[in-house]
Amino acid sequence: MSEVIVFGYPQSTYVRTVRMSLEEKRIPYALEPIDLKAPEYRKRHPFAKMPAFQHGNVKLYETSAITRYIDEVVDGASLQPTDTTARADMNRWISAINDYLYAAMVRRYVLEYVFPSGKDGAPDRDKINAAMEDIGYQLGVLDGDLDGRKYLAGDSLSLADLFLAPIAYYLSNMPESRQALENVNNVKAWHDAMAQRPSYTQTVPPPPPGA
Ligand SMILES: N[C@@H](CCC(=O)N[C@@H](CS)C(=O)NCC(=O)O)C(=O)O
Repeated sequence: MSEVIVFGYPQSTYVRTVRMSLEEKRIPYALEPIDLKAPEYRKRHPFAKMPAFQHGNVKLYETSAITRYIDEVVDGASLQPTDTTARADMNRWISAINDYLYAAMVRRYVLEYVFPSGKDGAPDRDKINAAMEDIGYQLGVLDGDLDGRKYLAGDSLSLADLFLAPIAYYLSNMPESRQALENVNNVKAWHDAMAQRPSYTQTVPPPPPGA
């Protein structure tokens, strides 16, 4: 197999989703740091985000496209259900994670600790509280969906779980969200199970500030 390279930083949840997909499919890869602002990087990712990806002559960006490519380029247990309803559930959650959960959980909550915008360089409590209100609601929706099922798309691991696990990792390490996870038993059990997988343990990022 040609060399596989993931471009980005291990702290990025989307970079970790790609790395977890590669680990699940047992594809060796290199992780290469980038300068997001460098004009040169726009040749890999014209919208200047991470990750970008290369496999031989194939160059990709956008985590959804990269992970589906990874799943389909080698044989082995598929990360996309063949059952139509389960596949729709996977796609529903990937879309919801990208459009709603990432915004509240990462952009408005985790990143407020990483790049604090409050007085004296502290996290802005109003922003944290507002984000936590939405996160509490979103965790409740996840908890309902995980009632009686092992993974987001049913009984088998799918790409949807690999989109959520890196975000849940941060929630399990930050003060308010760690507490909120204690209130959603199904999400907690799902995250505890995900945390046992080699794809998770092999890709743990350096600890976030505020942990
Ligand atoms: N739609 C992109 C989103 C990627 C994304 O938002 N990556 C974040 C890191 S998790 C990033 O590059 N942030 C840097 C920035 O926005 O400047 C994907 O699915 O790959």
